[in-house]
Formats: sequence, structure tokens, C-alpha cells
Amino acid sequence: MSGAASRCGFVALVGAPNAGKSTLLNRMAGAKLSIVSPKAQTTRFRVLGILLRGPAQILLVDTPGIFAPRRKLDRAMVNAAWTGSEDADLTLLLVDARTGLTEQVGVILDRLQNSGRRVWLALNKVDTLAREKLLPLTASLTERVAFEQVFMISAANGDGVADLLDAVAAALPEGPHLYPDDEITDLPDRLLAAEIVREQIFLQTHEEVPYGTTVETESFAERPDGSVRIDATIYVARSGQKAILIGEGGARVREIGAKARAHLGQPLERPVHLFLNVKERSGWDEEGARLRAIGLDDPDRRQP
Ligand SMILES: Nc1nc2c(ncn2[C@@H]2O[C@H](COP(=O)(O)OP(=O)(O)OP(=O)(O)O)[C@@H](O)[C@H]2O)c(=O)[nH]1
Ligand SMILES: [Mg+2]
Repeated sequence: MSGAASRCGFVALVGAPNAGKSTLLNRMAGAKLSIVSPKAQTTRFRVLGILLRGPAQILLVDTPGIFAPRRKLDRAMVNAAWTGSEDADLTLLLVDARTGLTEQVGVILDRLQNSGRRVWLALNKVDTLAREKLLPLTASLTERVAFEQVFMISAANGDGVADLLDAVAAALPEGPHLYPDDEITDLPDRLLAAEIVREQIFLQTHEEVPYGTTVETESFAERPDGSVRIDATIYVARSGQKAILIGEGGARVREIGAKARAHLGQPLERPVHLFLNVKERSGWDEEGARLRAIGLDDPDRRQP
């Protein structure tokens, strides 16, 4: 590494819900750190991915999608996204090329335009449409915000991602690495376990059920045989949602548990025993304690 200066910095991935931010984080990190689903508003808090590119340590921050929030949970999610951008050295705006410049994207552009921050644009999902459609879309976006750089990528198949990583690595400020080079995230295992369960809920249930649900790890116990026992509670906002989550004879929650357990073995690097308990707790999405349990700040309490 002679000659090349050490670099390090935070890069926030921001965008409307479903733009592909978490897919891109996982692709860039080469590991599944953040959950992904076809539904909007999957990510609820910031997830850090730590990666090395030559002499640069890139600290990638996946954020919740930015939308017009109503519930306290939603407001906390959107705050977390903007804070991620404000704290970053570089903001990478992801726009879904298929849906283009929607009203939601317009609101984000307005705020970025006045932010005075370094902003790059990545048009994502370019695998889904013809190249000639990308030019007018790019023009309509770049006329709203003075992006430093523009990329066309597919987070799903990796097209353009290596070039983007090289450009990011070269653009970060010079300085020492802030995290050990062998770490890939700061996500605690308990939170990872809850997220993998929530991912299955987003994949296996529909309409308001995934949005009415939160998951908390109650205990995470190493066993003498090298396995781990995880007990998690699924909170639902209404009794109807509880019935759907449990399913006939417990079939749905069993399937959620089975799939989540299968996905946890690899990241936790040991056999997992997973026990799920479904509880009704109306108003959990307005409760500061439930938000803090997943690492969100209460938007109604001023931060010191
Ligand atoms: N075809 C295609 N699909 C993609 C691409 N990137 C992401 N997706 C899909 O888009 C959907 C949303 O992806 P996510 O990564 O969860 O999107 P997100 O921006 O993190 O969404 P929120 O967390 O809800 O804000 C998933 O079904 C992904 O598989 C891409 O490059 N091409
Ligand atoms: Mg996401």
C-alpha cells in the first residue's frame, strides 16, 4: 500500500422506500447486513456496513426510505434517514429508474438541493429498462440538484457497482480508519436476529400486517453445545393481525420461525434454536420504548 493515503468516511444511502438501498448495501458489503423485501418501508433504522477498497475504509450507512410520515414510528424512521445523511461525508441518493421522478423523490430532491452537502446520484434497477429511457430521467434529476457524480447501477445484478465503489473510495477524506478492518457491521446479534424474523414477516404477510409488527429479541443465550437459543417477541398492533401472524394451528408463525432460523445460522456461525412469541400491544408504534428497542430516537423528545 505504499504511497496511497489512508482514507475513511461515511457514505449515506438515501432515497424513497423500495429504491434498493438495502440491496445495494448488501451487494457492496458482500454480506447480508440489512433486510430486503419487495414491500416499501422495510428498513426501520440505520445499518452500518464497513468495507475496504484499496487504502479506503468505506462506512456505508443504509437508511430507512424517506416518505411522508404519520405514525411516531414513521417519523422516527424518516428522522433516522436524514440524520444519516447529515452525519455523512457523502450522500448517495438512490432513485428507482423504473418509477423515476415521483412526488416522493421530488421532496427528497428539494431538501438535498438546499443542504449544501456533497450529493451523488445512483439510478438503480437499470436492469429493468432500456438505456435510452435513462437519459431523460437523468436530465430531469440533474436539473434539480447539482450532483457531483452520476452512476447507473443494478444493485440486484451488480452492474456498475464496482465503478461506484472505486469512485467512492477515491472521494473519501484522507484519514485513519475508524473501525477495525475485519469488522463488517456494528449491528448487534440480538438486533440482527429480530431483523431476520421481521424480514420473514415482510415476505410472508401482507397489507397492514407487516407495518403493524415489530420484533424484539428477549433473550440470546449461548448453550454448552455451541448453539444459541433465541427468544423473540413479535408485537402486533391489533388482534386480527395476531390471528394472521399465528395462522391456522400456528402454521404461519412456525413457517416464519423456520425460515428465519435457516437464515440466521450462517451470520451467527452456529446452530440456532429460535422461539417466537406473538403478543398484541396496541399503540406500540407510538411508544418511545419500542422505538428505542430497535435503536430509533423518539422524535417527540428533543435530543441533548
Ligand atoms: N430489478 C431490480 N430490483 C431491485 C434492484 N435493487 C433492488 N431491487 C428490488 O427492489 C426491492 C426493494 O429493495 P430494498 O433493498 O429492500 O429497497 P430499500 O430502498 O432498502 O427499501 P426500504 O428499506 O423500504 O426503504 C426488492 O424486491 C429488491 O429485490 C435492482 O437493481 N434491480
Ligand atoms: Mg431498506
